[in-house]
Amino acid sequence: MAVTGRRAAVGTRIWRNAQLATMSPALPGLGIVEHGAIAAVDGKIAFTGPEADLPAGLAANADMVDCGERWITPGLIDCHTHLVHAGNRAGEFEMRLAGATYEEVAKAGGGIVSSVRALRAANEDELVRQTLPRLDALIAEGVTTVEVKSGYGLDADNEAKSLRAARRLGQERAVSVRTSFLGAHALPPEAAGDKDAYVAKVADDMLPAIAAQGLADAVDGFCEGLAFSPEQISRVFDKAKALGLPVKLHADQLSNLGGAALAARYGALSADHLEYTDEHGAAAMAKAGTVAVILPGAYYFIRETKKPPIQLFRDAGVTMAVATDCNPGTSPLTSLLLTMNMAATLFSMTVEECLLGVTRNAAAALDIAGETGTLEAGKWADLAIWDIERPAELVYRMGFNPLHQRVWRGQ
Ligand code: DI6
Ligand code: FE
Repeated sequence: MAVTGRRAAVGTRIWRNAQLATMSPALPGLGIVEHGAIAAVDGKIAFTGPEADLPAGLAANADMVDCGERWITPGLIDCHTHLVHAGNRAGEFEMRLAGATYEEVAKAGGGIVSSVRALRAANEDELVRQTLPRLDALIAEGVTTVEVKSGYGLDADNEAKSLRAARRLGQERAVSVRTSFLGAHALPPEAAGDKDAYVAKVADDMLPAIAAQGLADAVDGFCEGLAFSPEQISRVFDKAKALGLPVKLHADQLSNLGGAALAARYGALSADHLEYTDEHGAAAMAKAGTVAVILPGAYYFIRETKKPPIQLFRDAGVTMAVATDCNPGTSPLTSLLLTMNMAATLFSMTVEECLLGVTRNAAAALDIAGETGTLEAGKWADLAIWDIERPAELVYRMGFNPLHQRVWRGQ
């Protein structure tokens, strides 16, 4: 359950005279309902469907909103971000423009570790202050739920500080926040290259403390040559499972270490990046119901050349989500709308796949499909109301925001 300090709306509100893209799995495609209406009671959807079918009892005493035939989608969900971080890495950006690869920058002591130094130097209030403008950019485009990872603290206190800052975002703004512990993101400077010793600290000290404080909704890891091996990730995931926490994984981003299949073996909520995933990994994900989270921002920004195997995922029946991966090193991206355009333009994902990827399928990647991600009765009234003539405009444009109004839990 997302932890937030804000309350849902009270009473009955009806949005009428609208075109609905419900994303309901009970309907084909985007689940479109023409001349539709949505009724919410105390912030939860009580009715979605043709306005003509609206129960009379709901309309009585309701606060009516005429949407002027605008389109309504579910509120958008950014299911993979490193939104809480300190400072920026524009200097490395210049290094890379001069020809250094992401891995060379990392080996030169730059990369994630430089963000670790910045995060450790910032207190919790400062982290929230630096993060809110990035969150506001997402909210301005209709995002109602955001996932936020730790991963720049890399010791018990700083990882907990990061996740407390993430939780506070849901107190400061009308938004739902899901958190993921990513202690297995990189090796901290003090580890002196001993990955096994650090992984043992992540699994045996940091993760139990984070879990005991209820700071994480899931546990994530970075399975990559420059990060952690499948065996080291398994050490962390075994502990997550023992603590009853679901897992997700940065997998097969720069090479094929079998990360997708590893994630599937643990019944992971999602495996993310996946540029180098093969048919074995795709089949394993489909069987396990692990969502593929596609992150075009990182692919674009580090000028990767290997595209994720979208057709393989389609053929295998893997559910696909799309997210910004907002982080200071490989994806300083705070536009989910632009992210959808990248997923379509760079990876040939369809409009339907992109829009489902930032709503219904993103909710599945966060294990909140019962709460939000579609316009269906029983879920939160998280809505985005758009000044568009057709849903494709949300994927087609680059750098334009047609949001008319955002509604979070009926507010
Ligand atoms: N893969 C990435 O692209 C980011 N983390 C990860 O596991 C990079 C994060 C950073 O460079 O700060
Ligand atoms: Fe990431």
